[in-house]
Amino acid sequence: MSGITGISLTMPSILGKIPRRRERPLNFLVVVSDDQCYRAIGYNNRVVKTPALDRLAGQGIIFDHAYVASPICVASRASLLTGLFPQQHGAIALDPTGFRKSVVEEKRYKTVAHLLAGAGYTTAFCGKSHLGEPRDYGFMLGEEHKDTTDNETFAFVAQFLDQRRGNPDPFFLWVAPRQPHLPLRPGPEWLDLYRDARLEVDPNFLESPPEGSIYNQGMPGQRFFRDTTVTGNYKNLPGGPPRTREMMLDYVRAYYAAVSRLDQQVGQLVAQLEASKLYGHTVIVFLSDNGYLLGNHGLGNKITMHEESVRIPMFIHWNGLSKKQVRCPALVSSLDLVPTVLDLTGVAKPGNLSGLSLAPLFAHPRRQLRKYVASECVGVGGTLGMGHRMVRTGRWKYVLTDVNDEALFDEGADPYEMNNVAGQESNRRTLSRLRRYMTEWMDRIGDTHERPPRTV
Ligand SMILES: [Ca+2]
Repeated sequence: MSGITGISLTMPSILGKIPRRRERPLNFLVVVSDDQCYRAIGYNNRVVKTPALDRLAGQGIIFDHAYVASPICVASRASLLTGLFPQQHGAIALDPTGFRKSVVEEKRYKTVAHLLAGAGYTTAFCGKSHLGEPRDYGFMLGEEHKDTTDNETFAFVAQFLDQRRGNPDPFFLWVAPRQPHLPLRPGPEWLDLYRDARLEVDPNFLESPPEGSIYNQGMPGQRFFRDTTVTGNYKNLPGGPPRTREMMLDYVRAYYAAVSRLDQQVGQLVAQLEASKLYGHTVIVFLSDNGYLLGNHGLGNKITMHEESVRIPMFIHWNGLSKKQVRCPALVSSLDLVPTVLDLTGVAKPGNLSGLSLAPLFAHPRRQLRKYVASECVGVGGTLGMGHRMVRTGRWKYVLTDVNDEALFDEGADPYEMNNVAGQESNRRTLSRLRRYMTEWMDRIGDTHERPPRTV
């Protein structure tokens, strides 16, 4: 077990409750939900019923400004596992070929599973991979599950935890449920939870998207409207826009119901951890692979750089981390997962990681780790470079599209991103600064697209 030195000696405060140097390394349970908007969790939205997740989050640290490296499944999952942006690991949109080449075939990059296996961890995977056989990219146990109810995935978890009972060696378990991704099949008892709920669309709801490349979800002018077909126990909705408010609320009801069902499954998992005495020794990380546009700006799906698409629910919990809810406003990236896990295990970090360890925020949750966080979704039309990239500071967001349209949003005054203020004279200096951040980030990751203008 050499190389695992436990918690850094320099972290006081919240972590002070944890022994400074552990004889026994921590276990990790990472739960990656699919297409869960940051507002679709109880602690961010009182309408949404997620008691199990709220309980975990309520004794941990909630990251209120967490952004995915890419708001699309394949690219985001490859980024979560490697700690690299899509244009670095090569899976830029929905095609995993680049990741398979750089990680599986050429072994240029390691996943968190590779890194932890080298330090004595048993690594296991279950649920949605989207990147091929999990054993190909470093996991020792497990498999991909394609059951959209996630019953197979959580059955695997139950069996795995049962086998870990009494075993002092550490594990790293990656649980990737498919809910609340389409098709939504929560069952009538879960839909009933929201029968009398006062649901409402967001202020930026539109029946159809406006013109403009920042709304593209594929080739220019193309949009995905897959969320208009809901199958299973739920009635079919007619395809394509315009979608009325009533149609969208029907969808939202099924979406929240699927989130609640997932919450119950996570609750059962946590109960088993407690019963098997693994709970106090297991770090639980919860996050989603991307957000979801619930009719925001007339869109469904994700892919765009809007908050509903790139911002995710995310928290870290373990028994003893905190007795009360800690809300952290710092800008956080999904790329921070790998360095955080490595920091907490004492495993050396590869030098190429783009993310940062979140461990300093446990002690100082109001600290900022970075000036800006970035996200990209390029290649969704089948061509490298097609799509969007963004940089976001605490107050501002700058979006650059494939046809060099620019958007600047004042997130403080306009959290629903309804006013593009890039052209306003009073924002010239801000626009220049955000363009500089964008250029810096594009240079760092080797973005193939031309850089934004240098001056306003
Ligand atoms: Ca997804």
